[in-house]
Amino acid sequence: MKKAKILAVAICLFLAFSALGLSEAASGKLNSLAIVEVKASSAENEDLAAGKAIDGDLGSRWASEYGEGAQWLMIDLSSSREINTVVIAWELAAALAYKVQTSSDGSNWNDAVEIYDGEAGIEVVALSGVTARYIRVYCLERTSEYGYSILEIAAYGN
Ligand SMILES: [Ca+2]
Repeated sequence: MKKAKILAVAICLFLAFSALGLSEAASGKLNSLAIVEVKASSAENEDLAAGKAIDGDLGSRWASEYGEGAQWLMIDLSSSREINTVVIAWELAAALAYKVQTSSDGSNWNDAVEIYDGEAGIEVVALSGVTARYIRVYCLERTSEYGYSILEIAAYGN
């Protein structure tokens, strides 16, 4: 992929992400929830590690390894919080099919939302007031021949 195209996509995502965060914050509807840890099932290399999905930089990203099979990215909010929205900024190597799951213990997972038409760009996933400590993006089917890649993930509560 050409660098110019990647840059253009990154700028668009940055603007969309910023606009979303600012408008929602200004209206007082949503609070960004602090993420204390992030883990993933795999990483393509150390420059594409899980931490790159929560560094506040839309120029960096997590990418899973290539190949078949499910991959996941999990965030830890440190304690149980009410979660209303999860925002995922997908890179071009996105998930066509994935679940947003929640958990109170990091072991037992509930499927909050299932998405089967995923694509690159900002996905705003509405949850109906789920209370959980952990959120996992469980990726089932790829949009590309590459891995799964997320630029940034954020969770919001009331
Ligand atoms: Ca990033």
